[in-house]
Amino acid sequence: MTIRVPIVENILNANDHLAEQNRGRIDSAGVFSINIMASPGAGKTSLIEQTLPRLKDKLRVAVVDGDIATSIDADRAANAGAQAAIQVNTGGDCHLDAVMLRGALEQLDLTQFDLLIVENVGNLVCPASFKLGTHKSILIASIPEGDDKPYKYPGMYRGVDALVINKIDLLPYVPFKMDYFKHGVEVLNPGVLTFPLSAKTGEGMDAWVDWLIGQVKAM
Ligand SMILES: Nc1nc2c(ncn2[C@@H]2O[C@H](COP(=O)(O)OP(=O)(O)OP(=O)(O)O)[C@@H](O)[C@H]2O)c(=O)[nH]1
Ligand SMILES: [Mg+2]
Repeated sequence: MTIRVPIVENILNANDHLAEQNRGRIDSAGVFSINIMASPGAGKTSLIEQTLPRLKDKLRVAVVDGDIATSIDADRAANAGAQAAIQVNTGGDCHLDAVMLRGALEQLDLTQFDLLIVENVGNLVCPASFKLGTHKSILIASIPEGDDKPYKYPGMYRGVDALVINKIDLLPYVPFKMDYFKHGVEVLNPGVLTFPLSAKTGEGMDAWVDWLIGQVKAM
């Protein structure tokens, strides 16, 4: 006789439970929080680097950076002006989970911050399955990745609250059919809030930053 044990389901349920606890902790400190997800190199840290100086003297920001091995991204966030930057090394895991975020939150006095930015591990599959307890999930797509990504990675596009389309400065140089891309997104996530921008030139950053500030004020 074969007995099937629903291990994956149990792991995800346990994660959801811990994510709710994280949310309680974040809410009780009155902090607005986002989970930024994207493929490797899409521009997660670059977006954070462009965002932080624009929030200077307006919001107190903590950044939690998930990475498989290094502290490069947390160092970049600290250099860009984050009031706190914590690196979480996943030791090989392709995503952050709620336990890892809890460990990072324990190192922060959340009452000292207005905004918590979590940079997830670069991956277009795994992070979608693991809730962290943050308020909004943000996906960054970038032009050089290609316009077919919503079709190939639907799970990631389906569940997010906002979509950043990064590296628009490369549109003249890279084949990318925006209509085809947006159609794929629309099918999976109708009407999702979208921010086309360049974390290199700064084009489009104002709309993104205004939205973040509005979310914090609404907390
Ligand atoms: N041309 C252009 N390059 C960009 C833009 N944003 C980021 N880059 C470049 O893309 C590369 C990757 O950027 P990162 O910000 O490190 O990407 P990431 O998503 O944080 O990468 P991982 O953390 O390794 O997954 C770097 O060489 C950036 O300079 C952009 O808007 N335009
Ligand atoms: Mg990064």
